[in-house]
This record gives sequence, C-alpha cells and structure tokens, in this order.
Amino acid sequence: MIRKYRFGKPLETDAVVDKILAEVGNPPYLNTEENKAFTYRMDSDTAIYGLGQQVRGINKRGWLYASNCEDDPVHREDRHSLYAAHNFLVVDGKELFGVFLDYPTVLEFDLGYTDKDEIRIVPKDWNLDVYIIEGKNINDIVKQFRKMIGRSYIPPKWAFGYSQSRWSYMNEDEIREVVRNHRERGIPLDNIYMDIDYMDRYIDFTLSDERFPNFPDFVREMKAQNVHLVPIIDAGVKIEEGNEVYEEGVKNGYFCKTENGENFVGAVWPGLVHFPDFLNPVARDWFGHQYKFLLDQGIEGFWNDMNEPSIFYTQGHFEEVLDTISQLKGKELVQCDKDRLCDLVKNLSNNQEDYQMFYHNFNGEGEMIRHDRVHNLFGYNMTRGAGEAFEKLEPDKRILLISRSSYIGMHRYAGIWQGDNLSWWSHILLNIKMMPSLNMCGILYTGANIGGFGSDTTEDLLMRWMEFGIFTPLMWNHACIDTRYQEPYRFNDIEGFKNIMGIRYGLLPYLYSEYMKAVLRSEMMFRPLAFDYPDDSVAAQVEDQLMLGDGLMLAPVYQQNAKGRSVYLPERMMLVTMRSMTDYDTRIVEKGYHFIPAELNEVIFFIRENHVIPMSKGGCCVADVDFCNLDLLGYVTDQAVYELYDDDGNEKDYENPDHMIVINVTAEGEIIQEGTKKVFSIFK
Ligand code: MIG
Repeated sequence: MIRKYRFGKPLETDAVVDKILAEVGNPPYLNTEENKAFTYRMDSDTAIYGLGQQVRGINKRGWLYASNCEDDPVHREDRHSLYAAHNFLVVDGKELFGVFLDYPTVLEFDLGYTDKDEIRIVPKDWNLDVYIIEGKNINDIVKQFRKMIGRSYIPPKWAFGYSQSRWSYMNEDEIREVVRNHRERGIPLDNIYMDIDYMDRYIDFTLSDERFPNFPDFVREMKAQNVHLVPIIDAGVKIEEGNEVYEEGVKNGYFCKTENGENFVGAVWPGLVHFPDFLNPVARDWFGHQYKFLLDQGIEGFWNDMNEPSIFYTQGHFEEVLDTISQLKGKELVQCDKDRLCDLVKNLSNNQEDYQMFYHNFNGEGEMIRHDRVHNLFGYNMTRGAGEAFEKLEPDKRILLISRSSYIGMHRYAGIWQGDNLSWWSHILLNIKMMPSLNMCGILYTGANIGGFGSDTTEDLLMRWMEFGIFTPLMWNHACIDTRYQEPYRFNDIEGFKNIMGIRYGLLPYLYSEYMKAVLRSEMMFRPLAFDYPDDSVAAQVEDQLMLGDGLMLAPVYQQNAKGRSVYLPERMMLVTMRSMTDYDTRIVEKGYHFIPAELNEVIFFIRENHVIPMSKGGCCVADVDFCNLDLLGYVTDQAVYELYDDDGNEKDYENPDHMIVINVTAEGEIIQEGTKKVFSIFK
C-alpha cells in the first residue's frame, strides 16, 4: 500500500512512473513539523535501510546524511554525501514502513546523529512529495516501491563480462597491448573503458586523430576479438569556435543560463565549458543525439562522467581568490592564514555558491529555475537524454550506459559505478554494503572500481576485491592516472587471477538469470540477511555478508593477510570453496557462527539447502560462454526448483515466456525441466 502526500508545489522529477493521487493531511508514522522537518522517534532496536549510494553501513542509523550530488574522490566515512541522491528509506522497528521523498534539492537525513533516537528529515524548502509505503515485510515494501518507479535498466549481456580500464589508455597500441595480455594468458575480458584522453583535448564527441586515427577500423578490430570499447562522455561542452556541439548549443539556447540570460561558464577538463541544460527536454534530446557520432563508428556502450555537475572553478570566483591571495603578498603567514589560503583554493571546486549562479529552463516550461533547487537531477537527466536517444537511434539494440551521478528515476535508463573509491581494504566493505541499498533504489547494474581507483593497490587487495567483484553485475577494474598499474597480469599470481575471474564466467548463467528476474519482478538481486531472515536478530546485524539472488549467500574476505573469516549462517547451507571452475570443494555447514578458511586464491560462497545454481563451463568472454549445457551445483535434501532466465543478450522481448525454464531437482538427483528451451544439466 502506497500513499502520497504533497507539500507546496513540487517540481516534477519523473522519478515515479505510477500515477498516485495525493491524500489530504500529513503522512502517517512521521511527525510533520510544517515548513521545517519530518521526524520519527525510534526505539533502541530500530534499523534504517536505504539511501542508495552513500557512505557507512547497511543499517544507516547513527549519522548525518545529505542528498547532495557531489564529486569528491575521498569516500571517507565522515562524508555526508557521494555522487547521488536516493531519498528512499525503510524504517524497521516497532513499526515497519518505507518513505520516499521526491525532492530534487539538497535534503538532509539526520538519522540519529543529533539525537540518537530521532530521525529528522530536513528539506531546504517545503515543496515536495512524500510517499509512505506499507507492506508485510521489507522485501515487500521495496518491491512496491520499485514497481512504482518503473523497470530498471537492462544492459546487453556482454556488459556482464569483465571490464578493464585505466585513466587513460593513451592510444590504440596501448589498448591492443592490454587486450593481448588478457587473451594470451586466458584472462577473461569483454570490455575496455576509454577515459578522457581518447578525445581531442577533452572535447566531447571528438576523437584524437593522433591517438585513434582509424577509429571505426579499430572498433571493428576489437570486436573481432570480442572486445567492446566503452568511451567516456563528460557533461561540459568546450567553448571553442569550430566545436559544432558548442556552436549548435549556443545558437539554439541549449546551455544553462546566468541570471542575465548569458550562457553560464564553468571550467572542467576541456577548459572553459558551457553545461547543456539537461533539464530542458529539447536540449536533453539534442545532447543525447550527439552520441550518434560514436554509435555510427560501432560503439555500443558509454559512461557519463562529471555530471553532478563537477565544476573545477568559475572565472569570477577564481579572480576573487587570486585577489585575496595577492593581498597576502609580502606578509608573514600565521598558521590560520595558511589554512585559509589552502581552503580558498580547495573551495574553488564544486563550490556551493557556483551552483546558485545558473538556471534551467526546467521541463521546457520557460520559467527559469535556479540550479541549486534542482541540483540532484542534473546527472540523471544527462543520462536519461542518452537513454532516450538510444531508443530512437538504436531501437532494436541494448546499449551499455552507466552514469556517475544519479537520482531515483535514472535507474530506468542506466546503471552507475560507485565513483572514485580508493585502494583501501575498507572500500571493499563499502562496495559490499552499497550493493543492497542501491538495489532498493532500482539500481541493479552497478559495481565499484575493483582494486580501487585512487592510490596504489596491492596484489592481495586486487585479488580479494576481485573475489567479490566477480559477483557484481558491473565487474570493472579501473585506476586513476599516476597510480600503480593494476591490470591482473601485472602481478605474480596471474594464474590465480585467471581462475578467479573465470568463476565469474562460470556463474554467468546464474548471475544473468538473477539479474533479469530481479529487474522483471522489481526485486533486489543483493539483499542484506536482515531482509530474508526477519526473525533472526543475529542476521539483522550482519553487514559483511549478502544474499545474492535465489540461492546464494556471499561472505567475502576483505581484510589484508586474513586466511579466512567468520561467517554467520542463518540456516544450514553448503559451503563452496572455489579455486577455479574445475577445482573446488563443498561441505555442509550448520546454522551459527563459523570460521571459514579461505586462502588468497580461494573464493567462498554458500548455497542454501534445497537450492541449485546453474553453472557454465566458463569462457574468455561472454560470447564464448555456453548458456545451454549447464551443470547444477547445489544441495538438495528434498527438492529444489530453479527458474532459469536466459535470452540472446541483445533482444528486448524480455517478457517472452520462452526465456524462462523451470528446473526441478529431486534429492536423488533426478532433473525435470519445464519450458521450451533445451538445457542439458548434470547434477553434481
Ligand atoms: O576529475 O576522467 O570518476 O572514473 O577516470 C576526474 C577521469 C574525472 C572521474 C571519474 C573517473 C575518471 C576520471 N574522472
């Protein structure tokens, strides 16, 4: 049951697709302090789940969070926001309910920070829609919410393959070399992400002639080896005569405006830029159609970056800072002057005041809305523009699309990556914790930069991270410029990497099937134990294990030098310890806490009793994987039923019943299949 309450005159965000009539009065559960806040008193056992891309735990209680899309590459736990605004929470205590605040402005969630027993949600103004969702359990509440916001994005099947990148592979030969190093050693690979240096001086929809002189040929050459190239697109358009996108945008008034109606100027990678007004549907559509430049050269996937938007500086603000600094000339600096000086320079980037300097022709209605009121919709609408254009330009094809910034609603058009994490062990854990909260918000195609983006990785960090990354839909190793190279073949145990990454391809039939079912049924692929075992008070406190799809439980190792870890089993399960698709052991482990050994080159996971997992023999790329001749791995004492979804990975007739087969397995190992597709299965 979903109820909607409207306050003031909210701006239409298109986050919600179902038409729900607003009720009169104030929302239940929450205490409404008119024009100020919504509050809620918690008892000591109340847990809070949600907020999508955020720092800290699966249970979000005990911190001050903000929805304020922000580009800051240091994801420390004292941050209040990351790149996204996902205003959906489930409160699970003496009462159980979900709340979604559809509100595009900065929003504060004080979840037991000021007063440890109080939730206090503070919007900047009083124009918003509040939805209250009731259900029989958490999974049910999430499902209703997900139905209301519409079906999640579905990438092509090859996007579930391994993606390798670095800021930046500088030219064709460097990419060839990376591909060769994978292929020669049998390390799986499907995609190479191309960072900003493929462009001519960071100008969107250009190619560097010098570095990528024969791009369509190069794209073909890579495709012949089953490698997809995935170029980056940045939000800012370089101001330069001759840059057609710039000239067209100026001519047609497609850029964000200052108060005086001039085109707003910011500085990002290309130098001075204008920002397309993605909140104006005409401009959004226009920018989306620019991707045709690359689609026409054979490209089938993109990543949208810098779309919070990130602003290095604005000219006016820069001059001000220079003036202030020049006044210090010849003076003796005391510590506080020095600190002020550093802050001045640091605050040039992504300055909140700069977000008050430009305006949008919001929803094309002519009324200019100041950016800070709609800040959290910018990246969402850049990505929506691309997604909508792909529907027109390539109606029969699935195009890979991920975005850095997002708002609920964007999940219908693309996935996200988890931004500029660091090569920190704690960021494996952050990656684990973010998966279910993103799934709650409809974002299923996601993953973090495996190995860590900033700072230098180590072989064991990359390997442990990979052992979790093989399960995330987006499996992407990406590193920052000037950091240690972290392609798997740079390290000693290449065989180990090859085998672990091979497990991903072995598990693909399961992972793809679970992804698709989660999308089509509005369910979560990754769930906290608390969601599936609501009566188990220990399970509710486990934050480093996840349920994955129908029958798996993950318990990744995320500590350096650990040779295993403690795992809580909410019921009896089968432990699988895998070194490769052909080298693994299984054993039954009883309910309760156990120390489970796991050497550096071993992946551990668990299969629930009376569940089976379909597995392929693996492959070096998705196209190599045989999705028809599958093995079933599982633990059946009575009967297991598995619903296997599969399709060709490009077509869009997702609802076709032929894509689903039902497999029944008895305790004796007898297999009964329903459905039109033939799958040959061996029970192990
Ligand atoms: O200011 O394009 O998150 O993945 O490598 C940094 C360079 C801009 C941020 C992205 C990162 C990418 C980097 N970009």
